[in-house]
Amino acid sequence: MKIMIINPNTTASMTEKMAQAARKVAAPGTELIATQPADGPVSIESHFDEAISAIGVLDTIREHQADAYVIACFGDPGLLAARELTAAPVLGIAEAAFHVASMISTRFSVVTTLARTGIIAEHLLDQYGFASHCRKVRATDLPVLALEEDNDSAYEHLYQECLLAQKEDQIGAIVLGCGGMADMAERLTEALGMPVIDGVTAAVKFAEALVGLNCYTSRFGDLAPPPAKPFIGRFEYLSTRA
Ligand code: 5HY
Repeated sequence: MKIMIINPNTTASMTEKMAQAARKVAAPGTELIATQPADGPVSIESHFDEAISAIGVLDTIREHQADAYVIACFGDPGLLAARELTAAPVLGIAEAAFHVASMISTRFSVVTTLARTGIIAEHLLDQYGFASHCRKVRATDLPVLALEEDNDSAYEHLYQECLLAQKEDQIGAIVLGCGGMADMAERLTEALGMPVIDGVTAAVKFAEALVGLNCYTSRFGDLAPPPAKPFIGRFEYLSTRA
């Protein structure tokens, strides 16, 4: 099966780091393609960044056929719109990580980048029904690209915040709040002796499971393909006919 990992920001080094983590867990026979849009924000740290990045995600899905797709940004930008566009399973890394955490612990915390994106994570916890499982969303106040620029110092920041979560939050697991942290989950799990979950690898394994189960996104209800219509101006290329 072919799984496409889409990094919604345009930073290729972060895409490659996520692909490396995914290759470690992918089943034999799973072909992984990792990509990022040519247009969009270099990092996603606001509602605005998310809104613009979602267009890149949707264009990528329209242009590339795969058996499943992973949206590798912790805000899951464009997830439901993407599920309208294709019956192939589309996994958001936040949703996937929350599911894993809730299956291996009764309470978890999220450790993310900026405080302002922590609020986006809280919105998703509510939307997906995991708010009661999550003790706390913690911010390291690391900008997303700090994970690319100074990985060791970023790791130390993350480790210290995870340590505080372990000491103070009465939790059984930690969810990492950024796709750019995919390379740190194994090391943090070892250092803390507690499960630290990365959404990219979680989403890849869920994608394999759904395709293996022959489970595809329902074409009924609100995830049915969007009604055909003309689009005007710079979005004319999205026009569809009935
Ligand atoms: C992410 N931003 O996973 C989110 C993390 C965040 O560019 N990739 C990004 O801070 O919300």
